[in-house]
Amino acid sequence: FLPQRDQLGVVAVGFSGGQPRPGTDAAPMALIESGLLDQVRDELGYQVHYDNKVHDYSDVRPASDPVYRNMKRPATVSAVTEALQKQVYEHAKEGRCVLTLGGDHSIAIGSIAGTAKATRERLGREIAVIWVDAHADINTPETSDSGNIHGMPAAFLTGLAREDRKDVFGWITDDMRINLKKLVYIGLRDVDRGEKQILREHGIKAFSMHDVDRYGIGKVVEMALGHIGNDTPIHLSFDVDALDPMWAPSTGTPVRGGLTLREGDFIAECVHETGSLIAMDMVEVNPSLESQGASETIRAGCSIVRCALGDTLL
Ligand code: B3U
Ligand code: MN
Ligand code: MN
Repeated sequence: FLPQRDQLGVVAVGFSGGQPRPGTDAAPMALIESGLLDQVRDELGYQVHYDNKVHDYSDVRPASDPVYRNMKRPATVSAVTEALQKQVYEHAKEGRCVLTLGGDHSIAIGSIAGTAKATRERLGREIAVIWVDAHADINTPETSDSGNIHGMPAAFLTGLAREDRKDVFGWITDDMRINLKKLVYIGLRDVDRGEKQILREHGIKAFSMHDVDRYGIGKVVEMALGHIGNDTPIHLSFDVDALDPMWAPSTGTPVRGGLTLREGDFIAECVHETGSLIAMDMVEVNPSLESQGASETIRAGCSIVRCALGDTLL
C-alpha cells in the first residue's frame, strides 16, 4: 500500500489563524529557504511535487468571522483547512507521500482529512496518526478555555467535536475522519483538564513526558508503533513545541520539560523505518518569536522532517 517511495507532494500553508500570534504563517518559507526541499530532492532522492507557492488562502477567507460556539475565527480556519484537505488529497490519491508545512496546528484538520480520505479510497484502509506534541489538541469547542482552534484539531478529526454548519467544519465527512483507537500521542506535558477526561474516557493511547522519562524514547516509540499495528498507513503530525524550548524556542506556546532534538529525530527515524509513512505535518514553528532562537527552531524542524523522510546518521 506504500506511497510511491520517491514521490513527495509538498503543501506550504502560510496560516496562523488557529491561534492568536502572527508569525507561523512565515514558517513554510523559512523552512524552504533554509534548504529543506533541496536536501529532500538532492540528498534523499525524492521527486518533489511542489507548486512553488506559500498558500495564504486569501481567496477563500470570509470577510467577517465572529466567534461561534466559543471558537475564534471558525469560518476562516474551516475554509483554509477545507482547501488544504483538497490539496493534500490530490497528492495522496496519486500515491505520493505528502509533506504539509504549517502554519499552526489547526491545519492538521485539513491535512489529515485529506490523507484519511485518499487512503480509504486508494487502499480501503484507515490511517493511524502519531501526534507528537506538548499538547493534546483535543479540546472540543465546549471544553476549550482559549477558543483557539489549534487546540481542537484532534477533536474534529475523530468526530468528538461535530458541527452541521458547512462553513464551520460541516464539510468534514466520515471518510475524512480518523479512528480514536488509531490516534497515538507522544510528548504530552500540558494537557487541559477537559482533555485529560476525554483521553481517559475514550482510552486514547498517550505517552507523556513521564513515560519518556520512565521507559526511554526507544521503548515509547516501540509501544506507540505496537499500538498502531504493523502495516498501518501512518500520518505523523509533528508540533515543534513537543521539543524542549532549549531546542525549539520559537513557537507560540513553549512548554519546558520536553523532548530533546535527538528524541524528536529518533521518533521520526523510527516512523520512517516502518515503511508506512504516508504523510507528515511540521507545525507551530514561529520564526518571529525569540529572534535568537528562530534559526535553531527552523533547523530543528528541518531535521525532523529529513529524518522522517529517510535521512540516517550513518
Ligand atoms: N490546550 C490549550 C493550549 C494549547 C493547545 N495547543 C497549543 N496550546 N499550542 C488550548 O488552547 O486549547
Ligand atoms: Mn499542537
Ligand atoms: Mn503544541
